[in-house]
Amino acid sequence: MKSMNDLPTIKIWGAGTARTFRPVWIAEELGLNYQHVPIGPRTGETQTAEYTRLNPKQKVPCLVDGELVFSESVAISRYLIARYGDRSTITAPECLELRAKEDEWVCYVYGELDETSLYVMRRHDALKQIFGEAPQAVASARTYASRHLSLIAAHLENRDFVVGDRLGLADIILVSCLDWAARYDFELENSLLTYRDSIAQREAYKKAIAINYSASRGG
Ligand SMILES: N[C@@H](CCC(=O)N[C@@H](CS)C(=O)NCC(=O)O)C(=O)O
Repeated sequence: MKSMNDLPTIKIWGAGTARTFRPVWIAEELGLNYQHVPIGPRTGETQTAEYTRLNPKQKVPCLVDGELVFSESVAISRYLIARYGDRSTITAPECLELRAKEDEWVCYVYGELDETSLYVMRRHDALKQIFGEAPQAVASARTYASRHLSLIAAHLENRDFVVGDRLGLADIILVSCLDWAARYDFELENSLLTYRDSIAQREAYKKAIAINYSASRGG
C-alpha cells in the first residue's frame, strides 16, 4: 500500500489514451506507490532523448520498475497484476483453465477491438494527416467492431466480469475499449452498458479516469 515516506520505484509514463489508462487503473486498484509521468503521444514528449532511451518505439505507455523497463499496455498490465496483485486487490485466476480463458479474452479484445478496429479508426480519421485519409477503412472498422461488440455483449448477459467472479485483466482491457468505443459514438448494447457502468463505480476506476484524462493528450 502507498506510504508517503516511500519514494516510488515505479514510474508509469503516458496519459490521455485507452492504452495509457490501463496501467494507471491497475496501479490504482493495487494501491501502488507510483509516479505518473503524464506525457502525451502527440506532443513531442515521446521524442525526447530521455524517453527514447526508455522506449525506442516512442510510444506510450511505458513502465519503469527499478531496473525493469518495458512498453505495451497489455504486458505492463499483466506484469503489475502478477507482481503486486493478490486476492484482496486484483489477481490472475488461480487455475490454469481460467487463466487460459482470460488469455483468450485479452487477446481477442486487444486484437480485434483495440488494434484492428478502434485504432484503425483513429489512424485514418483523427490522425489522417499522418497515416492517410481512408473513409472506407474507417467505415469497415466500425462495422467489424460492431460485430465483435455484439459477441461480447452476448457473453456478458448476466455476468459481472469477463472471466470468473472478480475483476481481472480481461475487464481492464475490455472496459478501456468500451470507453473508447463510447467516445466514437458506438451504441453499446444493454449488457455492455450494465457491465461497464457497474465497473465504473469502482473508486480506482474513477481515480484513474481523473489521472489519465486530466489533460487532453489523446493520440
Ligand atoms: N500496442 C501498444 C500501442 C501503443 C501506442 O500506439 N500508443 C500510442 C498512443 S495510444 C502512441 O504512443 N502513439 C504515438 C506514436 O505512434 O508515435 C500498447 O498497447 O501499448
